[in-house]
Amino acid sequence: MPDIAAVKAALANQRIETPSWGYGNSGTRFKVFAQAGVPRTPREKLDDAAKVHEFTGIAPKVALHIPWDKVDDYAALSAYAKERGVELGTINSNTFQDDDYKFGSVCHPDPKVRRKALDHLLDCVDIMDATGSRDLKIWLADGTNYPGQDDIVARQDRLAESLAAVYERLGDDQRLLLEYKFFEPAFYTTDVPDWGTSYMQCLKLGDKAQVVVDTGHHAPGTNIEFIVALLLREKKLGGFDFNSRFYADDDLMVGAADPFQLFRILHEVAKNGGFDPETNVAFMLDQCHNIEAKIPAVIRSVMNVQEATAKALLVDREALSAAQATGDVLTANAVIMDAYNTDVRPLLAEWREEQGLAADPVAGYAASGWQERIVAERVGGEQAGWGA
Ligand code: LRH
Ligand code: MN
Ligand code: MN
Repeated sequence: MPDIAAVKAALANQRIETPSWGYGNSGTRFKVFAQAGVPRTPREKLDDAAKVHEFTGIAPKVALHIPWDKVDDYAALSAYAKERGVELGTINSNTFQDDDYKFGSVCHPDPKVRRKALDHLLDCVDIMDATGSRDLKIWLADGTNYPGQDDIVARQDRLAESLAAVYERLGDDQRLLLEYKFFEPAFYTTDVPDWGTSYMQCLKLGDKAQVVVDTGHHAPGTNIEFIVALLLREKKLGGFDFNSRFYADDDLMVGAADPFQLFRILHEVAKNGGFDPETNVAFMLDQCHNIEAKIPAVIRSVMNVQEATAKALLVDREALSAAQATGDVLTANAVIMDAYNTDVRPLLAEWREEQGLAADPVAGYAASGWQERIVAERVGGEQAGWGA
C-alpha cells in the first residue's frame, strides 16, 4: 500500500490555478443571471481568488483572460496579486470576440485579419513579460460551418505560420499551450479540433509548445485518460483546463458529472510523472458558475481535484503492476477500484489541519464573512462578466 506520509507530501506539492472569469458573471446564450457581490475589476477578481487560496492552501495562481482582464499596468496588477498572497498565472488569449473574426483569426483567409490576431497573441506575450507568467494558452474559435467554405489545408498552413511567429517571440522560460476543442463555435470543421492536430502543430514548433487538454472539449465517450497518458509519454502535456460536462462544453464544476473519469485521468497523471514539478503540467480550472455561488463553487472544484488526486495517489501501483504482469485482470481492476472507492475526505481534513487550514474549506469560507462583505461593499459600477 502507498505510504500515507508520501501521499500527504505529494498533496502539499499540488497547485491548482483558478480562472479569473470563474469569479465573474456568466451564463448561457439565453441568459446571464447576475449575482450580488460579483467583482467589478480584475483586482476584485484577485481578491476573491485569494480567498480560494486562503481556504484551500493549493490555489495560489490566477489565470487571466485578455482583454477580459485588461488593465493599463500589468506589473502593478501582479504586485497587487502578490500583496493578496496569490500570483498571476497563465495568460489566455482571446481571438474570438471581434467582428473581424467572423471567418476565423489566425486561420482567416485575409492576411490583414491574421495580422490583427497575431498582434494580439504577441501582445499577450508582452503581458506575460510584465506579469512573470510562464504560459500563453491559445484557444482558437477558428473553423468553418459549411463544406467548401474554405480550404482545410490552407487554414492549417496559416495556423502554423502564426504560431511559429508567436513561438519565436517566447522567452526561454515561456511556453505556448495550444488547446483543442472538437466543435463550437464552428460546426463543420474546427481548425484545432483534437489532440492530434494540436500535437502536430506543437511538434513542429518545438519543446516550448505543448498541448492543453480541456476536459470538456471531447465527444461523448472519448477516453481522455488515454490521451493524457500518451501526451505525458511524449512530454507534450502542457496542462489541463478542468471542468465537467454532461452534454458538450458545459463548463460545470470539475468532478461534478463524472468523478470516476477525473480519478482515471489523475491516475494516469500520477503514474506517468505528471505531478513531478519538473514535468510542468499546469493544472487549471476553466469553469463558469452560472447558477451557483461562485467562490464556494471554485473552492469545491479545487477540492474535487484534490480528492481525485488523493485517490489516484492511493493506487497500489506495485500490486497493479504485479497483476498486470500475470494477466490477472480482476485483481488489476480491483486495485484501481479500491483506490477509487476509498473515502479520502478524513485524510484530507487531517492534512488540512496539519497545514493550518480549515478542515472543511467550504464551511471555513462560509464562516469567514467574506461573502457578506463583498455583497455589502461591491455596489455601484459594472459587474465583471464572461466577456467583460
Ligand atoms: C473555449 C475555452 C477556452 C477559452 C475559455 C473561456 O471553450 O475552453 O479555454 O479561453 O473557454
Ligand atoms: Mn478551456
Ligand atoms: Mn471550453
